[in-house]
Amino acid sequence: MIEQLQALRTRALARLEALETSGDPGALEAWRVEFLGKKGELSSALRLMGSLSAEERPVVGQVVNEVREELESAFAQHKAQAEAQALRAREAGDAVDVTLPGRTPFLGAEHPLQKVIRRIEDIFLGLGFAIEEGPEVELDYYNFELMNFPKDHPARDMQDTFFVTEDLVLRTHTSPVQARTMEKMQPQVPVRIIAPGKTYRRDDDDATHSHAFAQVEGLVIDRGVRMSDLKGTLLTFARQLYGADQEVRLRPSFFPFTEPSAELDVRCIYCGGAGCATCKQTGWIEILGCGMVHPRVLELGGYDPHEVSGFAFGMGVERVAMLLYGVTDIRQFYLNDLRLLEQFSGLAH
Ligand code: 2NM
Repeated sequence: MIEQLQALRTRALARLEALETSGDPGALEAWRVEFLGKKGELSSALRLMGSLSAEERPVVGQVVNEVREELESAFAQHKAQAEAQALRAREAGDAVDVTLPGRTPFLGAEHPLQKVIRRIEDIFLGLGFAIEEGPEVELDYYNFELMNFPKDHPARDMQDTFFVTEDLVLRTHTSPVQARTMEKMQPQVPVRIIAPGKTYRRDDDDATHSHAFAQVEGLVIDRGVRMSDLKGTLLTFARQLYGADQEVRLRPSFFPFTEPSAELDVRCIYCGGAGCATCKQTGWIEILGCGMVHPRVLELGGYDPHEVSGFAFGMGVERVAMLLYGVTDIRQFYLNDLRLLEQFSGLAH
């Protein structure tokens, strides 16, 4: 009987070794059922114990247990090995080939208007200005009243302004942001802000006009601010935008909220001043309006015009972008035509 058990152990272990190269996961389980299962060979041997004498039984019993433990441990070991091998095989099958060339994802592009707004913002942030924002649906009070637009001013007319109610408008400029900033800050100085944002006017859309357009306005208030501060600030701005040798000039103009008022011209960036169609042979291109803040506007904003003074300016972002990028129709900015937008993606050929 003991010899039979030893033979069983040898046979079982030999079969197990043979399984290893077969690579069949079901074969291992079949082996377990054949040798260790309830109806397996070891159980059959155990059933024969009843026919043994009282002296033989414990001796044979011990051998049965030894063989069972040995086979169980060998089984567990092979099972673990088979699972590890299967995992390695799966990993090898799923492996990423890191030597394949990458696929270039489709990248969106910053819209040219947003690009220009960011450039303008970066220049003024560098000059110590803060960025302020405000509502696009605005009270007449901030849009016109505090900006010194008389009640009968033509810009208030139905022709120029989108009225929401009698005293609520779509802002016609970002000046109400300056008004709100003065209201919030007064009587503190210095005030040094720019107000970028969308504005609305009842214009008929054409190559150079849009009923919805973007503006950046600026406001500085402090003790002793002079026209030379205005000119120096705007010259620095123009040179950062167009190049270090950019020339500028101020030309007298009129706005209700500034006195004196001026337009800032830059030397024509196309012909350098020689005269071309873009500058209408003048050699100069108008880029923004500006002026010294009207004492009445300072007063309405809560500042004492005898104590402080200020300058302000305003520019149309589309116009700046058209000149910078050579876009000849303002409507190009609102069409979302990829043929335009892709030229600003940094990937265009
Ligand atoms: C412009 C031109 C000139 C302007 C004035 C003010 C304020 F708040 F000081 F009154 N904000 N913006 C201003 C001045 C705007 O746009 C062409």
